[in-house]
Amino acid sequence: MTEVVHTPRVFSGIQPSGGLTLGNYLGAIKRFVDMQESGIETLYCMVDLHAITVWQDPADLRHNTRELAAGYIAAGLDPAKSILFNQSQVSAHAELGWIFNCVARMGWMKRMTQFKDKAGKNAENASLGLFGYPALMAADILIYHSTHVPVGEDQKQHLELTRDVATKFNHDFGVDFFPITEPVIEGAATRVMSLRDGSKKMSKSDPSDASRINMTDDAETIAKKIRKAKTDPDALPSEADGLKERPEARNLVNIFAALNDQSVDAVLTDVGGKQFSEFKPMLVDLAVEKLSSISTEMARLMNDPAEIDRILGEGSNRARAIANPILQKTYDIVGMIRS
Ligand code: AQP
Repeated sequence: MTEVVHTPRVFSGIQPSGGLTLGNYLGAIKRFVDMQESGIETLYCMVDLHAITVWQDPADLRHNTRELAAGYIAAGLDPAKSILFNQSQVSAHAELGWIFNCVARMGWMKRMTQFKDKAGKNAENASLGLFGYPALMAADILIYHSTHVPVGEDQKQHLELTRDVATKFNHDFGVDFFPITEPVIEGAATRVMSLRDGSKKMSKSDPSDASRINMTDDAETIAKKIRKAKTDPDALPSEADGLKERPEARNLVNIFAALNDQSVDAVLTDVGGKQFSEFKPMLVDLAVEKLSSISTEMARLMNDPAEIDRILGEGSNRARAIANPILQKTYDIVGMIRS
C-alpha cells in the first residue's frame, strides 16, 4: 500500500459550555491565531454537540455559542482566513462520529481520564454522549483529514485516541485514508491552573468564579482575582527549577510568560527575587493590557448577533464543502450504498 501524503490542515474546537477562560485563550485560541498566520488552512469550531454531553440550558447554549465566536474573532481569528463554524451545522461530524463509535473500543473509552474527572463518582448517571465524547472528537478532526490540532495539555489523551481510531479504521478496511494527526501542544501555558488551587485545571465549569479569569472580565475584576490568587510566602526563584514544588507560583509565572510571549526562564531572569506583592501588580498590568481589548471587542461583536450567525453560516458552508466528499468516501469504504 502506498502511503498517502496529506496536505497540512489545522482543526480545533472549543465547547460553548460557559464563558471562555484564560486557560482556553492561552492553551488554545492564542495558538489558533499563530497557526492561522502561518498560512496553513485552518478550521476552528464551536463544538456545540460536545457541549450537550452535559446539561445545557438552550438559551444559554445559543448565547455561549455566539459569545465563543465573538471570542475567537476578538482574539484575532479572521473569518476571511480561517473557517469559523459551529459543529451542529455540519452534519458530517455526527455521521462520521457514528462510524467511529463502531471503530473505537469500550476499553479505550474507559481509560479516558477526562470522562472519569467529569463523570465523577456518579458515572452511572453520566450521559452516553459524555462517555463516547472522544469518538466524536476523532470525527471532528478526521472529517477534514486534519493533520495538526492545537490544544491544551488536557486534550493529549483524546488526541492519542484519535490516532488510534485512524489507525484502526485504516487497518480494518485495508486503506490509507485517514491521516495520523499531530497534536500541537505549545507555549508556556499549555495547562493553566485554577487561581485558587494550583493542582486543578482552570475550567469554565468550576463552581468558583474566583478560580478563573473569564475573557469577559473587566479590568477591576481581573485585578481583584489576581490579587486574591493563592500563592506561597517565598520570593520568586531565578530559574524554572525553583518552581517545581510550587504549583501556584509556577502557574502565575506561566501565565505571565504566555501573555508576554516570553519563555519562563526569560521571565524569571527579570523577576527572580521579587515577592508576590511586587510580582502580582506586574501581572495585573500585563493581563489587563492584553485582555481588555479582547473583552471590549467581544462586547461590541455581541451587539450584532445576526452578523455572528451569518459568519457561522458561511463558515459552515465552507466546512461542509471539505467534509462531505470525505464522508462520502468513508461510506464507500465501509460498504454503504449511496444511490
Ligand atoms: N486550563 C487550561 N489550560 C490550557 N488549556 C486549556 N483548555 C481548556 N482549559 C485549559 C483548552 O481549551 C480548549 C477547549 O477546551 P473545551 O472547552 O473543549 O473543553 P475543556 O478542556 O473541558 O475546557 P474547560 O474550560 O475545562 O471546559 P469545561 O469546564 O466545560 O469542561 C482545549 O484545547 C483545551 O485543551
